[in-house]
Amino acid sequence: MYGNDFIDPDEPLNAAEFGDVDDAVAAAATTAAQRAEGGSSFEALLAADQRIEPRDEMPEAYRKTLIRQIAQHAHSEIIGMQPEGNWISRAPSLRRKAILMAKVQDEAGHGLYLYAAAETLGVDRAELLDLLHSGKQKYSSIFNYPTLTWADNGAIGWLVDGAAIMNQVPLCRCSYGPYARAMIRVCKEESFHQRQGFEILWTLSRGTAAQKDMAQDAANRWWWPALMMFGPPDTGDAATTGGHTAQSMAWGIKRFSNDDLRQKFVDMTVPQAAKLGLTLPDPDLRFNEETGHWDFGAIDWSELWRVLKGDGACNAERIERRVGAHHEGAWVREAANAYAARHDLGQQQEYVA
Ligand code: FAQ
Repeated sequence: MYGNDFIDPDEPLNAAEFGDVDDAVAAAATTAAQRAEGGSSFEALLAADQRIEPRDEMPEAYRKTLIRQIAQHAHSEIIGMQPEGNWISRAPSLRRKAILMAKVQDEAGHGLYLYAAAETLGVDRAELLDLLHSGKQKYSSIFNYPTLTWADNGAIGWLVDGAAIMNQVPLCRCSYGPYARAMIRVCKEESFHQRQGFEILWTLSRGTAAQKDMAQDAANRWWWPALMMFGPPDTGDAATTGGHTAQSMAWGIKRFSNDDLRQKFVDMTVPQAAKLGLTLPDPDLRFNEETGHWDFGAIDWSELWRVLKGDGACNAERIERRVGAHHEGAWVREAANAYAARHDLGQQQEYVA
């Protein structure tokens, strides 16, 4: 299998491979069976660590938080198709092109699962897309960085998908059922994406000096933005005011803080960089024997806030392309709606007959 030939295939390479996703599936099945026993008020379900389902009563603020997070996540998946899509026509071989096309298609699929999950909360996906296109809803900061060389596709798979899985495996146990279930499949697919990125860099870092430099340059440019993907600091004295973590953890939407997930990601990724023979661009990275974790240098948070305000290298280009694709696809939506309406009418006539 592609991507399993560079290290021990039994060794986990990303967060989805530790069995946590399988545990989430098993736990969901058990708690669903217990649901009838503990009562089904919102508080009772949360207290029993059960899933909240679309027809359950839920506080308006819980519903709004989920719509915000799931929509932002869905938007990230479809905007996230652009940086790698940029390389489909320039992939260095047919094999690389086929893999990259499949990967970019997977991201579109993730967007669809997530828009469908958001719709169970009573919003329409057309409304969510309008909010994305008008800049009223966000997508992940990471997709405002450019893909300058082929190695960037490797760095996206290894670091961006790697960070995405670290954040998303706990979401398989999110308190909202439709989101948690969507995440199970997403994480399995992201696991493959992370391996393909690692394998691109593995190949380049064993190639010519120019290829190795290309891999190193990509790692240098993607490392810090990948750490920012987890969101602003939300623990200790550095915690950003006005963040959502405390409330989202109380509601079982988030299971870990941004800072905890960022640390787990650093701990997992530093040894992988060593295997690749790449240096991570942080002179302060060192293993702390006391804590058992890798200490890392200060993150420049002003960069995240600047990118979120629209001043990243590619913000304008990403939205312009997305809005353009939406307009160009209008005829497909119209045709699909016309077909569905005719199909519904046909069915109604059948029932009447
Ligand atoms: N970018 O209090 P928190 C992927 C905002 S999928 C933009 O920590 P929260 C797959 C945040 O919205 C990547 N905005 O907020 C792929 C809030 O602003 P608001 C996307 C960010 O929601 C790979 C404010 O800062 N993944 O990569 C970011 O509790 C390759 C305060 O932050 C998800 O969306 C950011 N990085 O936690 C596709 C996962 N960080 O709304 C293609 C689900 C923070 O108050 C190719 N989402 N903000 O105005 C989550 O887990 C959470 O929403 C967090 C943020 C952790 C992202």
